[in-house]
Formats: sequence, structure tokens, C-alpha cells
Amino acid sequence: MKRRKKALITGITGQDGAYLSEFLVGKGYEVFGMVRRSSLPNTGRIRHLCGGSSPGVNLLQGDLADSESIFRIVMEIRPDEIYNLGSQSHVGVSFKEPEYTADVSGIGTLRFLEAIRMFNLEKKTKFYQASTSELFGKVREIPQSEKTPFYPRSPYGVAKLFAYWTVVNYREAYGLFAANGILFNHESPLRGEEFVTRKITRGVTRVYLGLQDCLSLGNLDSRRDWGHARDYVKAMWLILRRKKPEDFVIATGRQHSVREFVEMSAKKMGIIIRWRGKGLKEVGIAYKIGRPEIDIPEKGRVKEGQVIVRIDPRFYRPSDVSTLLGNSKKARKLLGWKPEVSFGQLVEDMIVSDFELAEKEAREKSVL
Ligand code: NAP
Ligand code: F7E
Repeated sequence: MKRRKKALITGITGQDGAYLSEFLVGKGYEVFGMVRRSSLPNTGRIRHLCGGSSPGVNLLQGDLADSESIFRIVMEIRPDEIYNLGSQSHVGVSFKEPEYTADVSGIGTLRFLEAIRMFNLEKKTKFYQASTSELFGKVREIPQSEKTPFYPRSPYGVAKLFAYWTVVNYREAYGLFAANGILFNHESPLRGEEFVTRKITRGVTRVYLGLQDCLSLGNLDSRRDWGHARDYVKAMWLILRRKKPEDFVIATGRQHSVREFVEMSAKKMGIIIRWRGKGLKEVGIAYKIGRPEIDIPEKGRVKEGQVIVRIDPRFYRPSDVSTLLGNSKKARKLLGWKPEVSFGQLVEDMIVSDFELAEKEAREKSVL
């Protein structure tokens, strides 16, 4: 019988970890996930893949800030592929916890690459690094490709820059199969609720059912190239299928503002938004309420004229990335990858899923 390939995923409990582990299990891999200790269970996104009948996912205790746990895991598993998705991944939080972010998102990558060398796995183990469009930061060129110079704008971006170059250096110095996927923003119903897209879809659906009055946001004019996480994890796997390790930009090539994301989310619920005021005084008003575009009951609690979006300066960043737009021609040509989910479908997928959550919450609180 053919030996099943072993994949080790760090950050398996996160959005991408959940989609990637499902994808790799589907491909017949034996999947191992590194999980850090938490006071409450943090495996909600992968619960359906753990325990029960095989082939599922095996979880191992470890932390990117702890070399010994990493060495032990790499020694025990001797993985064919490592997907390093673990990270303090919130840009805003990285300004509050810069040292921790550098340790986990920067040095954590180095620890894994050293583990590969320490156990003589250079010829066996392929390494994928979750690099990011945040490397481009204050963009030097539009759109951004593999050749665009970097200019990170946050402790997160700087930590990821260290990780990016460490991967390149270990590839060149020691001949490791180590590659960077420079992924632009990708979202889904599994996205963490503190990222702007999920905050919006959670917020709009909760406002609709009267569970919160309005949604507080920061920079509405920030522009991002948003894709669907399910499409993007496939690219990670494809990057490790190449004969030679190389770095790839993964993006849709389309850009929208945070403001447009709010408008599209509200429109799915039948609410047309109009913006009034400027700067911190700007508000989003439910200007017209019609039939929802998705299949939900027409019993929203929002009234025409109600303020449903406000600006809260706490969500501004000391230095923000105002615009990102990716050029993924190389991936399209060499990996045969392309995004399948459009912006509108992505928003709808998230709104439908969050409406279900909001409805459940409303039922529990007897609001419905
Ligand atoms: P996410 O949902 O925030 O997940 C992050 C994962 O890292 C979680 O499993 C988290 O574990 C784990 N983690 C955090 N600190 C750790 C530590 N000290 N030791 C071990 N694990 C730790 O992030 P994501 O959206 O799935 O993103 C996956 C990766 O891609 C990240 O490296 C991110 O920086 C990068 N990235 C993301 C995007 C995007 O748009 N989503 C784009 C480009 C790059 P807990 O569950 O215990 O917190
Ligand atoms: O912010 C603005 C905010 O936190 C997007 C991570 O996965 O993608 C993600 O980083 C934009 C920023 O994502 C709020 O200022 C406005 O300009 O959803 P975000 P991000 O910073 O782009 C990259 C590629 C990664 O690698 C990261 O790991 O939206 N914004 N108002 C807000 N952002 C948040 N979070 N909350 C707000 O209320």
C-alpha cells in the first residue's frame, strides 16, 4: 500500500488552517496540527475533523514561541510538508504587542526552518510560509507582484518580512524546499470576528435583528483585494507541488473599499446605505429598506433613517495600509491557479452564515 503523505500545519485552529486541513484530508494526507494551550477549547473550526473515524486530523501540543515543542514535533512526525500558518495575525494588535508578534510571526518561522536542518530533513520536508500582502504596505507599485519592493507598515508586516527573507535565505543557503505564498486578504464565514469583513457581516446581521444598534468601524476608505479562503488554501498546496521552490502572489486582481464591503453586506439584507458627514462624524444611514437579496425572513428591525454605522477612532491604526491590489499572473501561469469565488459571492457566503448565527442568538434571547 502506498504510504500516505504527512502534512504538519501550524495555525490549524485558524481560518486557513481549517480550510487547508479539510483540503489535505480530502487529498488523502495524514494531517497533523500544532495547537497551543488555551484556557477554553480553540478547536471549534476543525472539530468535525478531529476524533471519530479516520482519516482525520491529529493534534499535537506546541507553540511557535517555544523552540523545544517545535523540535519535538518535527522530530516525531518527520513531515513531508509543513504549512506554517500560525501567527499573531492581527495587524492592529501587532501595534499593541510588537515584541510578541515579532517572536511568533517572525522568529517562529526561523525555529521551524532550523528544526528541518537539525533533523536532516532538507531533502524530505517541503516548507510553505504564510507570507502576506502586508509586506507591500505603503505600496511602491500598482498592482503588486512578486517583483514589487516591500515597505511594511506595521510590526506585523515587519515580522512577516523577517520570515519571508529567512525562507529565501534558507532556500539559497541550505537548499531547502521552502517557499512563500504572498497571499492577499482572504475571508470566509470562518474569518476571525475582529477582522473587518467578518466584523461587518456579523454586525450588519445583528443590527438587522435588533441585537445591536449600530456598527463601529475605523478607516472606511481602506482598499483591499479580497478573495475567498477556500480558493487560497488550494494555492498553498499547489506551491509545494512545483519541482523548484518559488514565491507566488495569490490575489484576485480586484479591489474594494471597506465602505463598499459595508454597502454590499447591507444590500444583501435589503438595506441601501447613504453616508452623511465627514471624518469622525461620518455615519452610515439605512436610507431605504426593501426586499433582502438573500433568502431570509423580511422581519428586520432596522428603520429607514436609522444610523447603522459610526466611526470609532479606536479602530484607526498608527500607520495603515491604504490600498492593496495583487497581480497573480505568475500563479495563474505556473500553478494553473485562479480564484473561483467573486466578491459578491464572498459577501453573500459570509452574510448567509452570519444571519444564521444571529437568528440563533435572537431565538436564545427571545428577540424573535
Ligand atoms: P488566524 O485565523 O488568525 O489563525 C492564526 C492561527 O495561528 C491560529 O490557529 C492561532 O491559534 C495560531 N497561533 C497564534 N499564535 C500562535 C502561537 N504562539 N503558537 C502557535 N500557533 C499560534 O489567521 P488566518 O487568517 O488563518 O491566516 C493564516 C496565516 O496566513 C497567518 O500566518 C496569517 O498571518 C497569514 N495571512 C493571512 C491572510 C488572510 O487574509 N487571512 C493573508 C495573508 C497572510 P489560536 O487558535 O490558538 O489563536
Ligand atoms: O483590516 C480597516 C483597517 O484587520 C482591513 C490579516 O489577515 O490581511 C489581514 O490584515 C482594513 C484595514 O485586515 C476596521 O484599518 C476599518 O485598513 O480586516 P483587517 P488587514 O489589516 O488587511 C492581511 C493580508 C494579513 O496578512 C493579516 O494577517 O480595514 N478597518 N475599520 C478595520 N479593520 C478592523 N480590523 N476593524 C475595524 O473596525
